[in-house]
Amino acid sequence: MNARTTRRLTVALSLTAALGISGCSGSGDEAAEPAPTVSGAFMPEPVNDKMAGAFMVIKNGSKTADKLTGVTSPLSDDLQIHETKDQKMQQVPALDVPANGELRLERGGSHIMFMGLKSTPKVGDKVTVELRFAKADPVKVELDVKERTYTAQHSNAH
Ligand SMILES: [Cu+2]
Repeated sequence: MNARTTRRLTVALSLTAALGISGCSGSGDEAAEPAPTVSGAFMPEPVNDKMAGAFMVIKNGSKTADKLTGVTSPLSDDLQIHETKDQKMQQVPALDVPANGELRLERGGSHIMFMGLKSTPKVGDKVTVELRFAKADPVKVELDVKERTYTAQHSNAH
C-alpha cells in the first residue's frame, strides 16, 4: 500500500463517521412531552362587561401529571380558575390535568372566570386566552363566543 492510497482511505472513513453523527443528532430520541391540547373552547356571550365564563376540555397526552395554574387574556386583567362545590363557585389556585387524561371545564363544574371585561364580546366573536401550566409550556386558545343560552345554568349560579 503506497502513501496515496492510505490517505484516500482515511478521507473516506472520516466522511462516513461524520455522516453517521449528523444522522444520529436528528433522530429525536429525547422528544419533548406532547403539549396539552384543547377542544370545544367557548365563552357564552356575556350579559355585560362585569364577568364571563369560559369552558373547554384540556387533554394531557403526556405521561406526566400537570396542573392548570393560570389564565391570561387581552380581554381582562383578572382571570380566575373556579371550581363549583355544593353549587357554589370558589376560586382555586390550580386544577389537576391528569397524566394521559383530561381536565373538563364545563357548566356546573370547574371553569375559567373573567372578572371585569374591557369590552363585551358578541356571538361570533373570538376571545384569545393563554393557559399556563405547572409543567407544560403555555398554550394559546381561541374561545368562540356562543349564544347566551349556553350559560343559563352558570349565570344562575352567580
Ligand atoms: Cu365562576
